[in-house]
Amino acid sequence: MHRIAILDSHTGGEPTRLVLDGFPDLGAGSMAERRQRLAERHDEWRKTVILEPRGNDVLVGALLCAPVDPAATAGVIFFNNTGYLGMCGHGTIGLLASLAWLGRIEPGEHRIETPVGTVTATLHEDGSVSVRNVPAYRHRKAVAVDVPGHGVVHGDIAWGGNWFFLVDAPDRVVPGADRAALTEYTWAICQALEAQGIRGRGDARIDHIELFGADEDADSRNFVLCPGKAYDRSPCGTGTSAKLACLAADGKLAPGQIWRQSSIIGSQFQASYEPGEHGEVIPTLRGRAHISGETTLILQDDDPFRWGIES
Ligand code: PYC
Repeated sequence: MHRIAILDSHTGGEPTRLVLDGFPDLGAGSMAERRQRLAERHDEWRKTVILEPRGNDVLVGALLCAPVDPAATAGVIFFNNTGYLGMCGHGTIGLLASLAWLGRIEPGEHRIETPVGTVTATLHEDGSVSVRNVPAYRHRKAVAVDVPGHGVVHGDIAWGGNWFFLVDAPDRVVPGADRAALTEYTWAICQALEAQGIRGRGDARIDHIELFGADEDADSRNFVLCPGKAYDRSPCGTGTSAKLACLAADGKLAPGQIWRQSSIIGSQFQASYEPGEHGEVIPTLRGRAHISGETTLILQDDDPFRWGIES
C-alpha cells in the first residue's frame, strides 16, 4: 500500500494539488532533469494523483522538491491529466499559499525552481502572492490557421512559460458564455494548429489556446484551454504572461503599467512587465490562493484503479 500526502488549494477557482510526500525519489539534478525522470520512469504517480477516482481533469499537480540551490525556497514540477507543464502561474501562487499554510514560509521573497527556470515569488502580508515569471516573448504575430467547421482563425504565438495561441474573440468571450462551446472551439483550434504543423520556437507544440474578450471590471477577460481539454478557471499566469508579451510587442502596454486580466469565471490577476533582453519581457502576476483540502491519498495494492482511470 502507498500513501501520498497532499494539500489542495485553488487560485481564482483553478485547483493546485501539492504533493508533499510519498512520490518515488527522483534523485539529484535540475527540475527539468527530475521532471524527465518522473515522466519516463514513474508516470503512474502523476496519473494516480490527477486522474479519477482520486483526482479530476481540472487539477494541476505540483510536486514539491528540494531545490538545487540551497538559497531557493523550493523546487516544483507541475503536471496535469495529460502530462507535464513548464511553468504554472496559478500553481506557483498556490504553492506559496500552501507553504504559508504549513508554516514553512514567511512573507517576503522566495526563489522557486521550475523545469523552465527559477522564478521569484513574493508572499505579501495580505496573503496574496506575486510571481516574477520566466521571460516571455511573442514568437509570431497574426498567424492564420484553418479550423475545420470554423474557417480561418488568426492568432499570435507566444511563450509565457508554456506555449500559447492567442486569439481575439470578443463575440465569444462574454460573461455567461457557454464554456462547453468555448472548449470545443479552442480544442478545434488546438488540433488544427498541430495538423497544420504550426508550432512554437524549436518546433515546440502549442498546447494552450487563449481567447480574449472585454470585461467590465478588468482590462480583458480570457478563456484558456489547457492541454488535457480542461479550461483554466483562473486567468492563467503563463497565459497572462504571453498576453503581456504581445501587448508589449504591439506597443499597447508600457513597462510597469498594470494589466487586470479576468478569467472566464471572473477571477482576476493583476499583471505588469519589465523589459527583458532580446525583446523579451519579464512578467509579474499577482493573485490569491485559498486552501481547500489537506489529505492523504491511499493506494491499496489490490485496487485495480490505484494508478487512475485512463480516458
Ligand atoms: O496559471 O500558468 C498557469 C496555468 C497553466 C495551466 C493552468 N494554469
